[in-house]
Amino acid sequence: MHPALARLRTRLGPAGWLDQPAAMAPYLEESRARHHGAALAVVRPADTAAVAAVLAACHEAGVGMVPQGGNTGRCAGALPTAGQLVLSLARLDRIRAVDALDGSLTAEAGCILADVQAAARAHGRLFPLSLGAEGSCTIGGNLATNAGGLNVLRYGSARALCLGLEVVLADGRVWDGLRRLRKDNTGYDLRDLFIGSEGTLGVITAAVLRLFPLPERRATALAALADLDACLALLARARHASADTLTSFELLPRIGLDAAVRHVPGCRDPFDVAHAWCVLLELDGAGDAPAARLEALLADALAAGEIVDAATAASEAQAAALWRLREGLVEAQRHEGASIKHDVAVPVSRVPEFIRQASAACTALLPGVRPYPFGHVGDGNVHFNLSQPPGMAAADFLACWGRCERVVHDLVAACGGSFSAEHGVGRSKTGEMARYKSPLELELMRGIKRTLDPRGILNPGAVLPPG
Ligand code: FAD
Ligand code: 2HG
Ligand code: ZN
Repeated sequence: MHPALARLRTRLGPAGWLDQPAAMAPYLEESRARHHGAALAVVRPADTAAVAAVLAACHEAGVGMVPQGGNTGRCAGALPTAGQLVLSLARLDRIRAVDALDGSLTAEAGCILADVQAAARAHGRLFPLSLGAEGSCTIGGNLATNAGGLNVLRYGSARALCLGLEVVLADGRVWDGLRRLRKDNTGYDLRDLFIGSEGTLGVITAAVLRLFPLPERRATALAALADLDACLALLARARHASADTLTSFELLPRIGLDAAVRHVPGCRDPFDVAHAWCVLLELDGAGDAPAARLEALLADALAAGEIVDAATAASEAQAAALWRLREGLVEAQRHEGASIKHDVAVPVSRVPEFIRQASAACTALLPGVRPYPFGHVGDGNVHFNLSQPPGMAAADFLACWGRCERVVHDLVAACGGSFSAEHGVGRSKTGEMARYKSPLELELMRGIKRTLDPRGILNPGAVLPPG
């Protein structure tokens, strides 16, 4: 072992340096168990100074290092290969400060997202980032992937919710950018460079997050669309009629509703008729406004023929049951055989056309394949998933991943879209970077990478394609 790493092992002690296979195992597998990694060791520093020591040692030894938060990412971005270190941020889990007047909360990178939400709530404030993995993903991982989720329509994705960062650089120096300012036009935006860089430019150790007034009320409904195209008119109506207090606009297809009801306890379709497409809408605000606005806009949408039915939640429990359907359809897809997943963005106005074209193209390629498109269509973000065709072996289906991806991503590109809306690039989409990013964009990105990570030790193999 390089002497710098041997010194690091001594400094971190047994709680901070794991190298036994059983202890390392949970850090070497992606949540969907689709990808497996290997590592020299997993290091678990307890504070920023110890993270700096890890990076200084890796820099000196020329050893690659892969940051890891909750390991819930979808693109194998936190998976190491043999000879590298996994840098787990899990022990950096303190909320350092909450300032209700400034509307800011300073959290260390390993804080679990749900704990950050709870800390804000305890001070009468909202931290609006919300996603299915919130019970296990971390703020550092959310910022490193610029996570989106369920409330982006109103509050933006992780980037929009961050005021400042503390980052350990490749050579172990610490950049203290923990500012609480809403405005700061002093040169290049270093904070925004690190956000979304998936651990390839620096390691986030803490962040100042933006808080919002805690909404007094929420109003939630599941609306059955007249047809897929009607989601556009409904979205425009809902945004306008809610004075832009629409927080969520999630598409749920029949196949997903059926799967959720079949496989996930507690999921129930509120309608007697099997509607082809539903939308889960939520508004927030004060007093009776959200409920009144929701009721009025649904009545108008019904009269206009955009929707054919609606189930409005009359209590928090009923709202939770509707959200359970939305979260349940993700979990349920695993029970429907193997899945091929695409996390794409297209201009909102092209969502229905894209779903139709991609479904037709994939069915032509793989007869019997079951398109499973759902998600944050209010942001133009479709999880265009596919489920295994009946009668086809899982391995044969998964062997078609590349061909399906090509068809889907080429359609996305033709719509002016993105092959990764919110999950990032990681290691599984670097080939797509090579195909869809322009040579100039790649050249600029590589230049930034070289400047911040001259020895190439920060999450090697993630984000940028080789070359
Ligand atoms: P990890 O998986 O540990 O890491 C992700 C990437 O960030 C890796 O490249 C890693 O190296 C890097 N990284 C982690 N921590 C740091 C750090 N401190 N500094 C620098 N780099 C770091 N995503 C959405 O955007 N929207 C959703 O709606 C959504 N829903 C999900 C639902 C489920 C059930 C699951 C399992 C995942 C979902 N995701 C969603 C994926 C999402 O990206 C992750 O859940 C989350 O943002 C990643 O956080 P993490 O702590 O698990 O990061
Ligand atoms: C969601 O929106 C997540 O639920 C996960 O981004 C999507 O697993 C998926 O396909
Ligand atoms: Zn999503």
